[in-house]
Amino acid sequence: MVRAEKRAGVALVTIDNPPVNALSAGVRRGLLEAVQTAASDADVRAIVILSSGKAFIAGADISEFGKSPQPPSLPDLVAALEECPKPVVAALQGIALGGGLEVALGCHSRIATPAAKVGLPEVKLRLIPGAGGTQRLPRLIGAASALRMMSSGEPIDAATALELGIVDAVVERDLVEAASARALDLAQAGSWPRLRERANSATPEEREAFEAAAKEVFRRAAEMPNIAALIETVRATFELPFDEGLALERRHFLRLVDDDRSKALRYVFFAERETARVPGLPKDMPVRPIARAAVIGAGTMGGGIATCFANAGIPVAVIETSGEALSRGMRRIDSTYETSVRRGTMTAEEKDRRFRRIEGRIGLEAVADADIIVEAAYEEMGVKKAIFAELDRHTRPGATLATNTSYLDVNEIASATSRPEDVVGLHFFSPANVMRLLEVVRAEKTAPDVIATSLSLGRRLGKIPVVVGVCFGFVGNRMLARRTAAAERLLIAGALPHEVDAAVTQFGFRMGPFAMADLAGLDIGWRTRQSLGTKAAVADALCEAGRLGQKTRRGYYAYAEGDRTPHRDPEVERLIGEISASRGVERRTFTPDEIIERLMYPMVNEGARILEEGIAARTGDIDVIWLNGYGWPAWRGGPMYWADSVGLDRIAGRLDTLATETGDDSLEPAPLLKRLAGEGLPFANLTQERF
Ligand code: 3H9
Repeated sequence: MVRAEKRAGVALVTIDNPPVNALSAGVRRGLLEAVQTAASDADVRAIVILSSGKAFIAGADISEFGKSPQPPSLPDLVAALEECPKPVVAALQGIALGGGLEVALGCHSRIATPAAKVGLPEVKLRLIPGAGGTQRLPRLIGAASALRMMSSGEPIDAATALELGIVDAVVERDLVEAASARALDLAQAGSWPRLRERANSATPEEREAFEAAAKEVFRRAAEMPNIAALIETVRATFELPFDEGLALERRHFLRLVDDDRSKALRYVFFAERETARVPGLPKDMPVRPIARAAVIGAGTMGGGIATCFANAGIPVAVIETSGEALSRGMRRIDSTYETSVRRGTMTAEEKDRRFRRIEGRIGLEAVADADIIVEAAYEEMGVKKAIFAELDRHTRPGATLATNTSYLDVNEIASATSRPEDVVGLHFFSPANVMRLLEVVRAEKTAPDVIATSLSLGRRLGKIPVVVGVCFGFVGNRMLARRTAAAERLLIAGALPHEVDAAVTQFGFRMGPFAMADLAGLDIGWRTRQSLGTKAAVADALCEAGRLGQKTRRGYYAYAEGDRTPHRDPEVERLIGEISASRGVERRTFTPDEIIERLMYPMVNEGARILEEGIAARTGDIDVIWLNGYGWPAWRGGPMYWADSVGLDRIAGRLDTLATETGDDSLEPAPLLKRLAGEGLPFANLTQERF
């Protein structure tokens, strides 16, 4: 993991711990030993720490958090580097994050290549830097800049790092030579800077700048417990000696590592990466090249998908049946880009560049030169099959034929072609250019390289692709349907829309189900119910009354002109009361906890069925889908992770009661849930991968 060699009086200590040189116990031990050996070697005058691979060091090994600590600890290692009796220089050729930057800050100088990036991203895991970063970085670049960097968690490039003084030089070539020369210079000079010895200059202006930055950071992230800790710890650089500041940092770090919210985020970090491993799909499966795309349908969804391609640099044809529909669609795309320009998130030149990659076309013949075609037409089997039959005639051999259906049977759609092996579901979420989730629906005959291509394309589009099997609604919408039914049931039983929504936002969602339905438009669900022949008494009654949500300024709530704030509407509450009365239901109140149980437990139950049927390969995939497509709060880790924290026996027990109470068989605990609950095991115990 760590190797050392001597070259002209310099010990070159190389970290080699693929894939990202995380600071696992072996690396920490190896580094410490190599530096100690070099320190006592009379032939060595200076030390350079470098890494092989793309990253310098991606930080502490997150998978070790929460396990029994193995010496040396990272703070001890950094202290040993700083105290080394010979100068130590960090040679940064790639990303130096978290503990990786802290190792570099323990060194006496840092030299970087232009490709290097540095950052302290711990806040993203609801942590703070825990190996001296909060004390050394402010001493190096000032407390205000350091706080801003640590609170954003975003890495900065080498040029900015040089400007700020985090690195001492950026060299175009021969990093090792430059770092060695620097190390020997320091040895020659006989002294080298140790950040721990540097006083944090405390001019009134600097202190004022820090307090202003702290106020701003706190305003933006007051609800995050680690932010208050971060501010307190950085403030300590003005007020406490170095070692006391370090001790304060350590106390906060250890407390935060143990916090359930950080544990959930660490789980999410690995779950999101795990989705790339699809059981049965070799890692080296070749992918089909994608140079051009076509999207069928210039509606909101089609336009959003086309934008994703254009943003990723892939030329795309947007295909419609009429000139009118096409120009409406192109105008919508243009105005989405315009909004970005107006908000200052995109330059006008960049907008033009991207917009030029989108070509509006009439007629399906326009798919002829596309490597991938994404159909985003009307959600009806007849329409989809007709399109796919025609695509079969016009697309070139080897093109991937994708459907953006959100419910329909991809096997049946594929059967309309002579090449079902090329057909896959690519379920984007609205707004497609914003939402990160992409459900990749693997149909019975989908070729493995089409799945590999879809995964690789998804990542190219900046999405998190998750492979799912074919069933009604796939993973996300299938579970959502359970929550929607439960929300409707709650209304009839006695809850009101604002009470349900408040419980859900308090749980951590940005929006409750009813405010969300109003935003999306109630007619979407209405149409689906009509095509399926199902009913939802309250939702149907609202639609029949012309209350279609925000677009009609009336839905579950009332809206003032030009204002999206939902207001309780007595008319809706009366209508719900009448429906309850017509069913002989004696309405009662529900606590927020009861509301959450009734909404979320049926979803978890459906998740268990999805696992049993092999529609999702693992619980983590379900969680990633809910986190990235449906706004599940990340710090709760996803529905299946959350279910484990509640206890599966409790969930199964409550579902049993609810099934009896409502007479709804779908609420009976799924066999898998029942089995795990009976054995006292969590979902996390399910290691068997499916597909
Ligand atoms: C910290 O440092 C705390 C200290 O202050 C104090 C400690 C006392 N650990 O993302 P990718 C794995 S907190 C373990 O797909 P990319 C990852 O799981 C840490 N494993 O690649 C994946 O494995 P697999 C602060 C890690 O090129 C593989 O590497 N640091 C770690 O898109 C490739 O990852 C961070 O928060 C890790 N730290 O992006 C940085 N990092 O192939 C977190 C990665 O088996 N990491 N892996 O699925 C990242 O932001 C990105 O991974 C990175 C590479 C930008 C480095």
